[in-house]
Amino acid sequence: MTSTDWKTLSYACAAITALAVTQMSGPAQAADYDIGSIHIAQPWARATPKGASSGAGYLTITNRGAAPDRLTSCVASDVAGQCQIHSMTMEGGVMKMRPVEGGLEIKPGETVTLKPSGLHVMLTDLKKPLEPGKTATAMLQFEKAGSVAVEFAIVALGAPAPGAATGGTMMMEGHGGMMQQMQMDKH
Ligand SMILES: [Cu+2]
Repeated sequence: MTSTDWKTLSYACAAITALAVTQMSGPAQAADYDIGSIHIAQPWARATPKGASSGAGYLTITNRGAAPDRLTSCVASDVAGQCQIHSMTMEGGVMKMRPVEGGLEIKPGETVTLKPSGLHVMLTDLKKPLEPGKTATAMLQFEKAGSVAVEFAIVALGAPAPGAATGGTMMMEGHGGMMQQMQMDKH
């Protein structure tokens, strides 16, 4: 290999790296939030077709504190008239969703993931469709940690959930962090 070849190769690498960074910081990348002991990661929502009256938001909630907390309610935003915390269960072969009674408990050290076919933030009475690349805001209210306005990054209909491809790695990182936290608490 000549020195020219090496140069070409390194340029190519630099281009690939730049591309990866651009994709990672794209519009679908949502912000994380910290309120009290509660950490909220990757809020996202799926785009809705024209005329749809409701949509759903998803996110991951971790309780980094020593006491249990509850996601008691949510308040609708710029795009929706109402907001509720819903669970989804299979009943007699039919998926049914209903408001979570008494709020969603997040135990100390626990991570609760709201995801498709499971727990979700239900946005109803949509004022306009949820559009890919835009955001929808909802105010989440925790019993102890208080309220936080969360922006859900809207991804296209049929697009995979953000972080789905790296979900395994992310979960392992979360577990490692939690174990460190638990060890620290012992001291
Ligand atoms: Cu729902």
